[in-house]
Amino acid sequence: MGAPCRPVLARRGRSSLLWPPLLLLVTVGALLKPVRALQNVTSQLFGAEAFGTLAAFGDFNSDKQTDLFVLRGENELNIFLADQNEPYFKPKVKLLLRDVVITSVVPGDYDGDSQMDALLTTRPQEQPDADLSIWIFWGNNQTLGRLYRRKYSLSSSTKQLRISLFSGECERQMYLNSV
Ligand SMILES: [Ca+2]
Ligand SMILES: [Ca+2]
Repeated sequence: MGAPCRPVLARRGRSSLLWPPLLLLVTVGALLKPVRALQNVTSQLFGAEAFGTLAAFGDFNSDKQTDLFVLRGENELNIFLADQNEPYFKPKVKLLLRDVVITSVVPGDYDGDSQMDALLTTRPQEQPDADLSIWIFWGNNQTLGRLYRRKYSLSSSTKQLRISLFSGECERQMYLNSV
């Protein structure tokens, strides 16, 4: 007669007892080294240009890479175009407005020419209750071109504002909602 077979269930049961401590060790090890999981990549992304306030995202130059619209100070807009090499975002377009505070940036194609434009709302410096002005800088893929500007009363009591834009022979209606 041969040796009695060991019950398979018993072997499985013994080896399975090793897993909880192993899992615990792996989990504790991962928790003890959180620094290795996070990295500061600011310099890789922006190099020496890492300052300002991120205002909006959009693919400004239509290369399928998301670009960044960054405000510096009260009246300067920079568009950081995505790049394949470090730093991965480079300021390529700079817009400096005089005597105003930029209150919002809304990228979009407002004249339907497939080029992303930049709509800004501004108010005069040191006049927080003044009416807002709306600026649209028409995009030319890598630059911002001619300007469309009008002054509107866009106060907190204004729920919706209709803007008519003329591009060639076409008239476009745009609606802005105040929040
Ligand atoms: Ca892009
Ligand atoms: Ca456009």
